[in-house]
This record gives sequence, structure tokens and C-alpha cells, in this order.
Amino acid sequence: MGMEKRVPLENYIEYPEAEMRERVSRFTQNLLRRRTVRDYSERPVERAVIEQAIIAAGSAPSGANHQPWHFVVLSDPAKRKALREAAEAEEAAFYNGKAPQEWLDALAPLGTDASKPFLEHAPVLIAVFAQKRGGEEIGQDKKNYYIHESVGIACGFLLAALHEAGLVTLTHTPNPMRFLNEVCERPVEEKPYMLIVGGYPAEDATVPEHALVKKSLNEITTWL
Ligand code: IYR
Repeated sequence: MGMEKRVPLENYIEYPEAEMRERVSRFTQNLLRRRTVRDYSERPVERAVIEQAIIAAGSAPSGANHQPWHFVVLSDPAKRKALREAAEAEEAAFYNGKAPQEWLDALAPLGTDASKPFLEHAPVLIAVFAQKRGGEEIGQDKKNYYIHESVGIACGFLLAALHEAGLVTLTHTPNPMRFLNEVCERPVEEKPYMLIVGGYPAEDATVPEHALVKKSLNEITTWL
């Protein structure tokens, strides 16, 4: 046996099968309403809501439970403006030559372009950083494991929590996004992983039809 200390599993809840079916379908139907939205209202979102969503993200499973993530919530207008300008410069380079035609063709049905006003004006902007080194406690300097998997799951939890709160979201990954370290005042050892934008949709918000098409259960599943 290992040297680990173990405690009883607490807080587990078993549901009767009928309730289980009901719960999972309610959860699924709710997640199916999630849309990636690019048109935001400037109406503010309470800090307490953002905090709860980040707590949900921070509960994600991670390699060796090292929790290799850091979340920077950006509201400072000067920082938001600087971030937008840096991201739009990278995106302009991407859309005007750097991206291969195949990639541009894949994006055409989404209608995205280099203009990213939500980076400055959406009420919630969270920059997620991945830590190569750290540990289960702040201040440690151990090697982290399965960093991409861990931070990816945390981002999924974050998106789901914001959706559950009744907000719309957008993932944005300017490429390259090293400029985020400076804007967000994070050390170079941390790698910017993703920007998560959230808020209330603008009254005239639209979504591309293309994004409504999801593969069916049969297409994405094999039962052996
Ligand atoms: N980062 C760019 C391009 C982009 C790439 C993919 I793949 C998308 O699904 C959407 C956008 C941008 O944000 O415009």
C-alpha cells in the first residue's frame, strides 16, 4: 500500500434510474442550447458569478492534482484596449496572408474576421494560463503533467458554468498569444492557453447557421 492518507468518499449522490435519465437529459438539453456568441451587450456581470464559475473550473481533474492553471479576469479598460489591439494585429496577419487557404475556407461559414471588439467590451474576459511547473500548492516548483488535458477540461467546466449562469461565451485563441503574458502580468513560465469571453448577448446577436449543425450520436459513437 502507498503512503497516502485516504478519507471516505463523501457527498456522492445516487439517483433512482428514472431520475438519472431525467437529470442527464435535462443537463444535455441545457448544454445543447449553448452557442458561441460574438455579439455582446456591455451590461455588467456580477463578480460573484465569475468567481463561482472559476471555482467550478478549478475543480477540474488534473495531472497529479497539480491544478496547472491560472485565471486572469481582465476588467481594466487600458489593459483591455491593449489586449484587443495586440490580438487584432495578430489576427489581421492571420487573415491577410499567414493562414493557409484551407484554413480560411474552413472558417468562411463562421464569418469570423480580424475584428475583435468583444475583447475590449464584453463584460467578462478571462485569460487562462497553463503552468509547466507548480504543484498541488501555490509556491511549489514541481513538474506538472497532462497540462493540456487538465487545462482543457478546466476551460470546459468554466464554459459550462458560465452557460449555466445564463451567460453566453466565446473561446478565442489569438495566435501567437505570447503578448498576453505582459498584459496579464504573468511570468514567462506560464503559457497563455485560451481567452474566454462571456456576458449577455447583444439584442441583435446572431450566430452562424453552420455552427448549429452537430454530428449525431451514431456518427460520433461506436459501441463494442
Ligand atoms: N483565431 C482566429 C481564427 C479562428 C480559428 C478557428 I479554428 C475558429 O474556429 C475561429 C476563428 C479568430 O479568432 O478569428
